[in-house]
Formats: sequence, structure tokens, C-alpha cells
Amino acid sequence: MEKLISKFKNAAPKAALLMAIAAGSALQGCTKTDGGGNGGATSDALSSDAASKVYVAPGKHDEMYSFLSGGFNGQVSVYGLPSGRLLKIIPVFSQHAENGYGYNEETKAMLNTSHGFVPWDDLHHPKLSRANGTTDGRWLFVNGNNTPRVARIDLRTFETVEIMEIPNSAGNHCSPYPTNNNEYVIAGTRFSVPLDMKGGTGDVSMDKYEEEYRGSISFIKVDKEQGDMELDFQILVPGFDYDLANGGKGPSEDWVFFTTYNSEKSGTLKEIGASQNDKDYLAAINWKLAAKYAKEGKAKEMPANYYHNKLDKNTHTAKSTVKKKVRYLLPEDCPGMMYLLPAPKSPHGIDVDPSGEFMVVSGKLASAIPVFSFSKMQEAIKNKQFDGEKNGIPVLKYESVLKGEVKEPGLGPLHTEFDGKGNAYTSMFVSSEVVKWKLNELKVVDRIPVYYSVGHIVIPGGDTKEPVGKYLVAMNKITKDRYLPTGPELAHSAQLIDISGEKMKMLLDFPTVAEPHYAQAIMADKIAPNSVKFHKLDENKHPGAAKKESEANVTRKGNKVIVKMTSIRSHFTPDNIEGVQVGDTVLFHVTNLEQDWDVPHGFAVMGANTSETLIMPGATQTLRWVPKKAGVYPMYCTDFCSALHQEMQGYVRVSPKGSNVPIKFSTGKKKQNIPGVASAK
Ligand code: K7E
Ligand code: CUA
Repeated sequence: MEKLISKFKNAAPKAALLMAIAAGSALQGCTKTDGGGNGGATSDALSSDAASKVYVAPGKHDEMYSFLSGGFNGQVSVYGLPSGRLLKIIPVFSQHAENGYGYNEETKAMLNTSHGFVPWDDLHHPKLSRANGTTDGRWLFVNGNNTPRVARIDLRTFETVEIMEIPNSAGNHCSPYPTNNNEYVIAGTRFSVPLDMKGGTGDVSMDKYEEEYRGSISFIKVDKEQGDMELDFQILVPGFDYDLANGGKGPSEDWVFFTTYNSEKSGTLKEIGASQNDKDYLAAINWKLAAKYAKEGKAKEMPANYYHNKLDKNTHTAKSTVKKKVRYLLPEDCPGMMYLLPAPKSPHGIDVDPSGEFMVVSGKLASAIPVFSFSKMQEAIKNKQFDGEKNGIPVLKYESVLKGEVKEPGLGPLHTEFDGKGNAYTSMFVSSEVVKWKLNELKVVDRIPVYYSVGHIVIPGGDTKEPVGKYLVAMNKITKDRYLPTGPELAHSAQLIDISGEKMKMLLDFPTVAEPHYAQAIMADKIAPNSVKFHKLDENKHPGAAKKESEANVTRKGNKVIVKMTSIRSHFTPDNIEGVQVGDTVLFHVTNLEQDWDVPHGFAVMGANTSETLIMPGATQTLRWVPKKAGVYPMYCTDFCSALHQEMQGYVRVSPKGSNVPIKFSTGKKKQNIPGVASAK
């Protein structure tokens, strides 16, 4: 998207017309609606029909989960479908004050990188883990674009449990793509850079772009049981830009496909420089063969420097490991591993249909959508129908691999999903519509306007072998008049479309958190039954845990004060602490003793330079505090946990440095029995 938008903004001659069209479509939306934001309005009868289709009665559950990327928000947001209700925000590459992620001592290490602590990233593509080419509801993999990282979310807890930095990468955009049984999660670099062969970029003149800049594709192994990731090897590829990828299925399941642009290898003003060639490439990589080459000794090793951060299950604490080498393959050493298929200028999306036979490439500025045939590709390879080579990689003849083109589909095709009933749906960024076409005949059969400028679309399982062809969610880049105005900054917007019939029907608009790029959706029954309700206290191995109130204490070690504290409705133990001195580092390890669903306690202390932290039942979390002034500081529970939540508070006394006030702690010297305390929430 970024590239496309800048194209319109700068109005290079060729893009000028398209820019006008883009602006026109947005303006049209603004003026034709009367402030009610009812663009694409339907009659009242139709509206009530749509309303009944998205209505989920109070207390009833949605049929599906959807996971929308947060884009520059760095998070994943979870919505129920069809209601569009926001269920959760899962922080991944961003700090989250709501629960303390990235602020408390347990999760800070999640955001460590070779560049230091990086508490933000640009999250574009969520991908659900797979079993036999369909989603299995175990994990969600997501990419960090800016400081190249791949993260794994555990869908039992909806928590980020692992983040791996990707070495030799710069802009981890075509990422992360799981193979059909999560053998690998594959991640490609967007920018090519002069690799210093140590996981970074070398100090090389930009005039040497053509000769010295390279890209990389990373193959991350995923543990079958636990999901833990490990970087197995990389393929160092020519210095193009790698945009998006998709894994094959069925006959093509050993393959993964990447769109490339800037095959011109222009190092500057790419909106022109990267648009010289009439065709760029779709890169096809046989990942199974690559893995075999790597295993059989074709891989070389180079020094590297990248972080791998994992949440330990027992202590619920993230630990960083620094990795110091990486294996790599060169395509020129590995015959049969990689081919290039010419694709119309600067393609963006690449999507493989459920049968695994068709590869749909979205040409952004192209007037047709080319569809490649996997069986033709196999034939062409067998018959050596090559059109030369690039960096030792054979280029296949366009005609020899093309099934055909969808003619005049709309303007600005970006991404395609499938319904499993022989139809494909492509988003049109410029003409703001979703276009439905027949895969076999390559014929457009329906189109529906969306508001406005749609990027990705998602159909539950629409990128797998088994789509659920019921709904499509369009994620739109421009919101304009769709909701009550909120000043210059508006929420982004998604639209739910019914695709169960022949004609697409608009059902619902819902605002989204920051900028969703891609999303995944899945039937709720693949996730909900496994959802963890609380952590078992006896499995808590956190070194700072106090598992009963009698274990709570405060100890001093030099200028460190360690507080082992418990929380239960509705008090902390201890709730009176003395003997802390200015400049001490106080670590509040707070254990939530509750063993019941939905009873978190929060913890905050006045003047702490982080956020509060929210502790789930059975877990321990740590808030670090360095008091700067003598005084008495209140602390309290931040989550309204019982009728006596407001009473869930205490004090810490801070004395001047060197004071002789001893460490002292207590709770409830005068014990009282307050009825109803334990049962309130
Ligand atoms: Cu098209 Cu980053 Cu998948 Cu945005 S990308 S839309
Ligand atoms: Cu515990 Cu409020």
C-alpha cells in the first residue's frame, strides 16, 4: 500500500489519471451522502434484512472470530463476526497500558531487538496456523514490518508468546506465511539492502545498489507441539523489492510464491525508477527442496545478530536469547529451487486458490488480473520454456505459465480471496469496490462498492483449502463520512459483506483500531473450547510468586527492595510497607491468588514511570518503581474487582536515602470480618 499511496500523492504523470480517479471516488462518497454516511444506502426493507443478519442477541456469541492487524498501531484486534463487536486488543509490537504489556518486567523482554528496546512496529499480516492446509486455531503469526520481526500469539490465552527478529532483512513485509502444516513460516524482506552478512546492513554507497544490494527470504521452523519458532535458513535473493507472498496448496503445496517489484534495481525515486520494466516477477520457491538443500549441506553459515524472545510458560516471563549465526542458501547453487514468472508491472497481492492450481497476481496499476497456472508452470519447467535468467534464476516465459487474464476487473486490484465455490473476490483500491469473478472462466460476475479505497479483504479460510464462503470483510483505507466525525483523525473502517448468494450484499460497517491491512477469520468453535480461563496457581513457577498470604514479604538486597505481594478480593498483602528509601529499585511482584474466571486485579503506585499492570488469576506480574522523593505513596487495584474494589489499596512509605527506618510490612493489624468480601464480582 505505501508505495501505491505515494504514487497517487506525487502524481507522477502516469499515475495522474489514477489519482484523479482515486480522489473522485472518495469525493463522490462524501457528497452523495448527506452527513448520515449512508453511502451505498439500501431501502428500509433491505436494511432490516441486513440488520437481522448481523444481529447477535445480548448474551449470544458470534459465529466467528476475526483477527485484524493493527497496522501502525502494532497490535492485533479481535472482532466477532457477524456482529463486528470488538472482543479484544492483543498487543504484540506495542506497549499496552491496559494490561501492562511491554511495561511490566515480565513482558519487557518481548520487545528487545538488536537495536535495543523497540516498543512499536507496523503490523500488516496475521496468518493462522495450519493443519492439512486449513486453519487449526492454535496460533496466529504476525509480522513486524519496520524492525523486521515475526511474532506468535497463542490462541488459548490470546497473548503474544514469542517474537523473533529477522536478520538480513529490511522491511519484513511479505511475511509471515505458514506452509500447510506449519512446517515453516516464511518471511521475505521488502527492501533490499547491502547485507553485511552479520544480520544488518553494510556501509555501502547507494550508487552500488545494482551490484551490492540483496534481498532475503527467511524460513522459520515451527515446533509441531509447542509452536516455538527457530530460524532454519535464509535464501539470499536478487536485490528487488519483495512485496507479498502466499503458500501453495494441494499440488502446489511444496511451493511458496512472492511478488516482486523494482526488478530494475533502482535505488531512488522508485515510483519512477521501479516502473520502467513492463514486467516484474512472481518468484516461485520450492520450499521443500530448499529445506532439503539446507539439510544436505548446501547451506553456508554467516555470523548474525538477532533477538529471539519467548514467554516461559511456567514463570509467565519473557526471556531474550541473542542468536549469533544464520545459515543461507544461494539460488545459483540450488537448481530447481527458484524460478521467476514475469508479472505485469509492480504487482502487489499474490493469492493461491483453494485447489492450489491458480496463482492470482494483482497488478495495482494493471488493467487486467493475470492468473497463472501451477500445472502450466510445472510443464514449462519440464520443457525449459525459459526467457533467460536473472542472477542465475531461470525466468519462465509469460505465455507458458499464464492461464489467462481477468479483463477490466476495476481499477487498482490489490488482493484476492476465495469462497471455495469457484469464485474469487478482488479488492479494487482505486475504484473502491470488491469484484467477484469466476476462477474458471475469468469472468466478472458481480461488483459491490465499498467505502472507501479498500486494501485487503478477508473471507474466513479464504486463503486456505477450505474457505467458509459466507462473509467477506473489506478493510478500507479511507473512512471520511462513514461515522460521526471525530476531528481530523478518524477510525479506520471495515465492512461486512454477505457472499453466500450470487449477489454480494453489504451488511455492516464497523470502525476498527488503527489501520488493518490483512485479517484472518475462523469459526469460533475452533478456538473457544480451548480458551484458558485462569492460570493454575500451583503451576506458577515465578520466582517472585507468593502463593498464599503467609508467603508475602518485603526484603531488602542492597538498594533493591523486593515485595512479594498477593492480591485477592479485596486486599493486598502486605498493604502497609515501610523502610523504602529514595533511589531504591522497588520490585512489586504481585500474585493474583484468585482461581476463577474473569477476576483480574490491577496494581498501580503513585509516580511509577510505567503503567499499571493487570494480573490474571494465578499469575504473578512485576511493577518496577524507583521513588524519587520521600513521602507516603498510595497504591491500589486498578480493575473494579468487587464491591470493595475501592477499598483495595495500601501505602508505601519512602524515607530519605540512608534513613534508619527498617523494612516493615503488614496487613490488617486489627482483623475484621466484613461480610460479602470474597464473593462480590
Ligand atoms: Cu496490501 Cu501491507 Cu498486505 Cu496493506 S499490504 S493493504
Ligand atoms: Cu482488585 Cu479491584
